[in-house]
Amino acid sequence: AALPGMLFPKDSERREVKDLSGMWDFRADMSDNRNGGFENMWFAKPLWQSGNIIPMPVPSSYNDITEDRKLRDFIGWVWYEKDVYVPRSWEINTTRVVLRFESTNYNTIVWLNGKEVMQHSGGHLPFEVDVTTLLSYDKSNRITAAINNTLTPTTLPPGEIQYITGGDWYPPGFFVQKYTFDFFNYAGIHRPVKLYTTPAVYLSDITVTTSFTDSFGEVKILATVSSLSTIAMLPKGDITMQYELFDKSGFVVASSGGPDVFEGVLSIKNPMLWWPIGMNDKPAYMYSLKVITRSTMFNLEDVYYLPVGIRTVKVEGTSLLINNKPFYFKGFGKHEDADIRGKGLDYAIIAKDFSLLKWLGANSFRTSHYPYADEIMDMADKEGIVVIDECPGVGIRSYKNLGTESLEHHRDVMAELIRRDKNRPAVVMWSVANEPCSDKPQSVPYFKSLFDLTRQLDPTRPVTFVTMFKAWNDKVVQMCDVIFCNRYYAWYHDFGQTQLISKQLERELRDWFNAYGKPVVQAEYGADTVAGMHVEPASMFSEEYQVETLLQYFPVFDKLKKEFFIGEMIWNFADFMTQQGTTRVGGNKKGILTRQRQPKAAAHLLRQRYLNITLEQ
Ligand code: GCB
Repeated sequence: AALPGMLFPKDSERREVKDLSGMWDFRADMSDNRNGGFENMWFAKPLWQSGNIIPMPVPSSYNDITEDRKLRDFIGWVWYEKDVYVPRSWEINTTRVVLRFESTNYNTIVWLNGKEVMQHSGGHLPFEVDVTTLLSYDKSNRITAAINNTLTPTTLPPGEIQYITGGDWYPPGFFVQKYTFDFFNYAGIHRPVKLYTTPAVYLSDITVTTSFTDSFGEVKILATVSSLSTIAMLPKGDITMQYELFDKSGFVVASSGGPDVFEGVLSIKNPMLWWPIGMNDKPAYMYSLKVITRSTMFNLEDVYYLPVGIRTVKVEGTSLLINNKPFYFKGFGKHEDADIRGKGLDYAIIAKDFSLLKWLGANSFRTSHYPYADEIMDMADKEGIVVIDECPGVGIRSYKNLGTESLEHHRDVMAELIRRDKNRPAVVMWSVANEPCSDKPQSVPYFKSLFDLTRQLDPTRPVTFVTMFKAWNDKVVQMCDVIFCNRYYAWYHDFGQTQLISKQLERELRDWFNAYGKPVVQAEYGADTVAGMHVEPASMFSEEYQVETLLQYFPVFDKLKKEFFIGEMIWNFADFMTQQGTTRVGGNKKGILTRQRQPKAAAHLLRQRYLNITLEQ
């Protein structure tokens, strides 16, 4: 079912946002049973009174902030705390105040002034609660958050705590966190925490869909208005809606509205379309939609500004059409990952990554393997970078992860993702999972339920998942609108034999198309490469080997592009951290850039290629 709305907090003439980023007090619960914080009610008094605290930046993962191995590898509850004042001007009873966490990893409980106010399960997506009547307006407020990074068979992504016993070899109670996805399970408050206001009668959701004909663009709007529970039922006709669409120069190009008009239709003569970068001289054109709601009874007005890009997406035959023109992915698999801050939001990294995407001639990425920050998605919308929006369905490797509880949670997460990103022009497709056990019979009903839900919640976008199986043993690809496959020829098998790549690749891509007759994307391919390691003739892990690998893939891509092949998304944009193991030297090194975002030899090669592939204008 559709979830109640949750618009991204933004300033407007009727709204105010207070960003609580900065240093918070922090303490990991290192007690033996990992439960000391609850037993001693750390939420009931200032955190420093219960033991040693350290300063912890928000947003950031906590893992790489200190030199303490116990904290880097910690499993269990960590506690964050911040004291905040809110202005007296927020106290009036026609103002609603909301406390919002943009993302924490993984399970979270939040207290305000010692009282529990909300819980949320899952990283990478926002959650919020109305705190209007719980805030103190005349003294400081204590926000406490307990966050647990433990992954279980029913979390998304799943994992398992393994207790290891063995005579004298392990201490009693020894356990490790197992997970089968290939990135470090960073934890903490990864994105900003905010307090924000709305009027007591407020816009709680806006859904926009767009289309166009030869000379007219159409923006359809569905708005939801809600009110504080302390406010009486609003009589019919009390609410007046107003929709105004502004162009970039600030001129109103269309408007509509009226009493109880919650569905608006705006028609724009000769619209500027939202085009991906490289498909138009003025890519990524965005209008600004101003939505105003007025309650006559309470004499209240709310205003929200939503950027709107007019564009269409559809899969037709062997093409993905954006604005009726075939699109070809010159893209990347990425991660939210960087030195020191881990998965913490960082504006400098975001700007650098988009600068690099443009320098590399790329036009797209997949949010492998979880939803990225709103600030990243905003950039994609603004720069015309097309996004495959993936939910955290990664590491679903066992039938144990396909039970009813897992499915219910996965459905909730998909609904949260669609609610958050549904209005983004850059998002052209949903990905419900990466490399699940789609060869198992249990995966069929599980994924059918997810695909159905996704299409029901958003009938406007194609849906996919990314497979690691083959055309003859995958049971879920039949549900996809476009086929996304991952393969590492001459890397995970046939070590050193790059000369085999072209042949095996062409065979496999043709298999996919012949079996399903749908367009195919190479969603991942590549080779681990230690920057600065040079070996000629090429051998694994050298820069030469990565270059040689790419050179084997390209001719096949070019050949099949004329038939059914619609995109290449190399793994990975940059090196990234993983758990420790014998196949990873300080993380996954398949980046064509280092973790510090400097190019390896392959980056220059790929850049020449991407810059030379032109799309129909
Ligand atoms: C994959 C996974 C990705 C890994 C990659 C690798 O298929 O989807 O998360 O990082 O392979 O490098 O092994």
